[in-house]
Amino acid sequence: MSETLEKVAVQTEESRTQTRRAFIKGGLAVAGTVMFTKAAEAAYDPKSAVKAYAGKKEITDVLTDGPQRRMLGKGIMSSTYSMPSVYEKEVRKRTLEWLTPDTLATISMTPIQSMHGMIVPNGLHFDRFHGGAPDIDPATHKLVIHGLVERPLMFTMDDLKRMPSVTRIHFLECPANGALEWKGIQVNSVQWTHGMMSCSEWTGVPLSVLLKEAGVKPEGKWLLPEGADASGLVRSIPMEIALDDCMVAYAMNGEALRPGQGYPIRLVVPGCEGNMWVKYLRRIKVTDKPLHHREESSKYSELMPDGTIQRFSWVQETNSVITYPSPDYKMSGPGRYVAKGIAWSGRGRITHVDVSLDGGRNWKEAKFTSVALPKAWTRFEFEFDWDGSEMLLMSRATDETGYVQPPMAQLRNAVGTNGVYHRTAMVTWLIHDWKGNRAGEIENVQF
Ligand SMILES: Nc1nc2c(c(=O)[nH]1)N[C@H]1C(S)=C(S)[C@@H](COP(=O)(O)O)O[C@H]1N2
Ligand SMILES: [Mo]
Repeated sequence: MSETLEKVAVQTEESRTQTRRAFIKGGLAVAGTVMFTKAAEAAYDPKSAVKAYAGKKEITDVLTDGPQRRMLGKGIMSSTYSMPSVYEKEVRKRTLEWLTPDTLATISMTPIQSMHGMIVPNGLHFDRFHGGAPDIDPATHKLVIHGLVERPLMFTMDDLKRMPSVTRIHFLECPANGALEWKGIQVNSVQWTHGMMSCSEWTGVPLSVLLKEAGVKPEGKWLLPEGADASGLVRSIPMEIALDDCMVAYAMNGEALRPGQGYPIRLVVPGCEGNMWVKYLRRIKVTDKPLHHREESSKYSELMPDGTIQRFSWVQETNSVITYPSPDYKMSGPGRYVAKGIAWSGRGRITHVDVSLDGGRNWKEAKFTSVALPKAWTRFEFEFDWDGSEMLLMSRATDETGYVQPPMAQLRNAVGTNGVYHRTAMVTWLIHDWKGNRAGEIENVQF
């Protein structure tokens, strides 16, 4: 992680409050006008989000047997691999045409707005290719560990499956996540602002076990993992990270990796940049030094305001986003709502998430609705009453190292707008006034 980002990152509880104050003093302006709701603190009325139909004709209609009750449904084996209901066909990976001059070297995005819980189904995991997804027969695929090792080793898929395994839940995020709107708003969906990310349960062999078998020589300080695809993607990984919690994974969410995710094997580098998670892994070379920047496949580096480059960055910073309500939804009138979102950190566990309804003036702690595992999506919710006036909805995550997700302006001041990686500042959803002509619409705004 770069020094400048480190500065943004490490904030104590105290500086967190200062930041907030400085930020508010800096002023808030959204398209010239800002109105703040005062309704948030209203007493909880459990009925306010629930429509009362009791005694009405609708209830009788619902209780009358429908056609599905009077005929048989589809039997077992009508499909040997179940697909989602046809009514869920809007929930799809998507890509932006202007971002996709070439489908072999670009990115599709996960529909974060439609995801629940901690796990993204395999069919909706985003894909990032540098040379398309190869078709690899696991019967012929091999992994080689060589370089500065006592015993160069070669593993077949059978060999790997005979070895001890580990199963863990981790997010996988391209460090370019958030980059699309870094110079200004240009996308109005959380699928575009945060969809270069998924979270899955990964199963594979701990990398430390494989490296121990090979016997790393004392001079062996770096790993150069390489993919078998056309891109032959290579990244330099320091030995401390490799020996920590990395794995060579063959399964995700209980089944074999999907071809887009590196079938038959990929590197899992928890908490670190997606580009280090080398897919179609065919060899790991142990070396005494990293690749020169010009050799590193995709030159994933931080471009600073003065145009210089920060040599390496690995960890994905603390981040969070409210996925509901968000720009894909519409408010259905004043009343009680539950804001729902995800928080994650490459440095460990999320310890708390705050939500603001007034553009960052006031913050309230959200409650977790999932377990908070290290380097995994953590789910939070926050109940609020909407009085129908304009509202600025935001979330801010803190992790166990004390890192607090920075406001957009603070991060921009620190890293500028040249680069595209590690843009993890808070985002803001503007909920339009219920009486206005954009009643209930939700818009991505920056200030
Ligand atoms: N072999 C290989 N590994 C690769 C890539 C690639 O193109 N080829 N893309 C990298 C990048 S930039 C990212 S963000 C992640 C994306 O993983 P996914 O496609 O499973 O979402 O894989 C990384 N590993
Ligand atoms: Mo990436």
